[in-house]
Amino acid sequence: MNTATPVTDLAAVRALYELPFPELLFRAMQVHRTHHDATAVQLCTLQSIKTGRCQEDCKYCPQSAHHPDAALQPEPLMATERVLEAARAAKAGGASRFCMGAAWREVKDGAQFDSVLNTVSGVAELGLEVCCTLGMLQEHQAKRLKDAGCTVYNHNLDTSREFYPEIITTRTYDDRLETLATVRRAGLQVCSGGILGLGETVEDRFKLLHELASLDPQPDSVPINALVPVEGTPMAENDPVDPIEFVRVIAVARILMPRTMVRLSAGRTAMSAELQALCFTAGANSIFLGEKLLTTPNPGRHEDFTLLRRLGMRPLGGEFPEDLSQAPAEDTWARPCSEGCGHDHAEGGDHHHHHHHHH
Ligand code: SAM
Ligand code: DTB
Ligand code: SF4
Repeated sequence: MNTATPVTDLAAVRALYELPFPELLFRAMQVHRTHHDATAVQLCTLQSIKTGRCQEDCKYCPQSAHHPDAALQPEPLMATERVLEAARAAKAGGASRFCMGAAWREVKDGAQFDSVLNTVSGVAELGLEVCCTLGMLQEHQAKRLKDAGCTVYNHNLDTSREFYPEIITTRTYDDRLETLATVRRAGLQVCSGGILGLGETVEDRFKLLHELASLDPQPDSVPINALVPVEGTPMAENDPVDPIEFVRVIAVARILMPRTMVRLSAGRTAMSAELQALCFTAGANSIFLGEKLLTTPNPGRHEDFTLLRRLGMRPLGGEFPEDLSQAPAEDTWARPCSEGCGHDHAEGGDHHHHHHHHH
């Protein structure tokens, strides 16, 4: 668990963010090495266990019932055995953490939650770290999750307190903070981060980073998502985040939260190998593995293991999985996509799941 690190003030966050890029990167790299193995990347697999029809109105999210034009197949809560199949596949594929997400506003006691608890126990028994993200929850529910074998709860602050009401109106920033405190009190680890590309200002980003770093204790992990613009949501046409600014956010998060796992989360299909390499260099040390996030595409595992190999990096707490354990021969290394999208594709790879942004 993280020990509390007093964070100075917003001006200090701004000063870090505005450092000359090489200086910022150097500072982040120093902090990273003090607390982590900078060659290891945690691999987490996401599974949406209940998809769509969410009552919340998050403007970025295809799962909100408020955006009926988003092409999405709603799915009721998955049966335990089906989730366990996915978890076994994730483990065989090289993931060490399994994160289950439900498009719920809040957890309600009853048969559905009992089923989730049963699923959590089963996933924990597979030897995977279990993370859940199920919306708001109460203390007795958090305790039951912990007792079932859940180790982490994800609940993002997403953006600054000031900008929040522009993005979500069906709950408040304080609701979010209250759930995070509840999660902590129950003895679960806290995973909380944000999204860039919502139309926020750089000030909003400083404020988000400041809020996250001021949590006491600091979050155990901080996912940094780049908006995946989904047709049918109000953010479908948002401009992509400036890649250099994205790396700056990662670097500042690393410096402010030295012991935290910083996860390079949604949005990687639109990022080049070089940009992802810069993010790892700046202190990101966790990614989602597998070709789907919750409902949107993610690079395939072959692509990611190839990237790790190219960078001389390795999975945290694990080996390269059996089917990818041979060092790739020269000619199977990833090469730039012939479509010129800037992504790498292992030769013969059929994992071309990219959202190409046309402007
Ligand atoms: N319903 C739960 C909640 O909101 O806490 C858990 C699932 S929700 C999908 C988890 C996070 O996914 C959000 O907080 C947001 O940061 C991220 N997310 C959702 N849609 C996204 C998108 N289109 N692009 C990038 N990140 C997204
Ligand atoms: C987080 O910050 N990112 C993950 C996880 N926590 C639950 C979710 C990303 C979702 C991206 C949009 C989708 O696939 O629906
Ligand atoms: Fe629901 Fe979570 Fe999507 Fe918001 S981000 S609409 S709470 S699933």
